[in-house]
Amino acid sequence: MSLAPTPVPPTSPADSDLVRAARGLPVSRTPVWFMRQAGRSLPEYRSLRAGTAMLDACQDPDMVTEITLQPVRRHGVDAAILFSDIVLPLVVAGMDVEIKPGIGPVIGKPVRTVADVEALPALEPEALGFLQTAVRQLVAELGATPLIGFAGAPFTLATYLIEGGPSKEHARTKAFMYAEPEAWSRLLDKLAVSAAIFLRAQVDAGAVAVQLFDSWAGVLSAADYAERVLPHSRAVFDGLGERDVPRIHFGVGTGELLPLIGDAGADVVGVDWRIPLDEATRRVGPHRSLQGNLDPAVLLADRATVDREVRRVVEQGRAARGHIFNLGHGVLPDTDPDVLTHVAELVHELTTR
Ligand code: 1CP
Repeated sequence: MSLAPTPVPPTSPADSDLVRAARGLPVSRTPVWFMRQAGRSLPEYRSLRAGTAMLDACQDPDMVTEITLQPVRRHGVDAAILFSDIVLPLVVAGMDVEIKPGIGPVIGKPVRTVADVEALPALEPEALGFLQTAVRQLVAELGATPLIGFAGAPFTLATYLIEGGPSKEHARTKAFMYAEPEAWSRLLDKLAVSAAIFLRAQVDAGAVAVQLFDSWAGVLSAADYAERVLPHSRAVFDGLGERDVPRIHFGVGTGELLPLIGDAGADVVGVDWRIPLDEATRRVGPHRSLQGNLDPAVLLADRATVDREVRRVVEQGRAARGHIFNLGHGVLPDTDPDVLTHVAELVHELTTR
């Protein structure tokens, strides 16, 4: 008869495998969740969202609760991420923002001058009651499964505000950064304050981990990132004060920025698919965990390829202090949801201690 200890399943969100991996503590198995796990890959999401604008859905606590729970029920992932959007704090503050289907966030009056920066409305914490209601409902429903709160990092939000919508090169954003350094710093200060308010509201209502999305930071040189962006992202994390929740810091194309992304105050660095996790561990150092990094496009390939790539990511993730399995960026809308369920099962099977 084997006397090997049976791994004890987590009993509380704050002691879940996700939180433990983020802190570099032993886990019962590698935790897995998927960026954009809620959303268009799920038929139940498409039917619930039909006829409701994205930003209205984000401000309806019952819809937020249901959409956040859908992928947890379906895939058996180890974390929920609040259904919301990085532009929501701007909307709640009263800015003219719309999320256009098939495009993304579009800003009515883009920020192009020093006066535009000064005129940005502030986010009042009291206006986030609906969000805290959603978080409390979720915590009650989720049991031992942790809820991740999130915010957009100042740089990535600034790209939408300055460009007026999604863009590839972010050229206007960079031009503003170089031409108006004081207004740039003031803009990112304001966005950091609002991101911190958004995160505190989620943590105070029961989120047990946070992720800062700096999705587009990879367009910057390390020198510009270090001087003109990192201090503002650090201010967001500092704004959490004594709240003892692990902090995940993610961007795309950040291979050259990985050490800096960690230095902004993260427990976990999110890595895209371009850098293998063993190499990312060398860049980030031994004192932080990693999250990632399966290429979301792999999920559109055949099952043998999916399995091979999942195994590779799991193996390379063993180099890290702690590993949270995820994609290198969000789930693509054409992804077959059954493949996501399979990936979650395979990661668990490969890593159960
Ligand atoms: O109608 C729809 O279904 C709109 C699609 C959609 C969804 C489902 C958008 C518009 N946002 C969201 C939800 C969302 N956005 C989540 C939910 C939680 C989950 O992951 O399941 C999260 C975390 C975000 C964050 C977000 N929004 C980011 C950072 C993450 C990333 O993908 O890099 C960014 C850059 C945005 C802006 C945004 N919102 C929506 C779109 C299509 C975009 C990207 C546009 C662009 O390419 O610039």
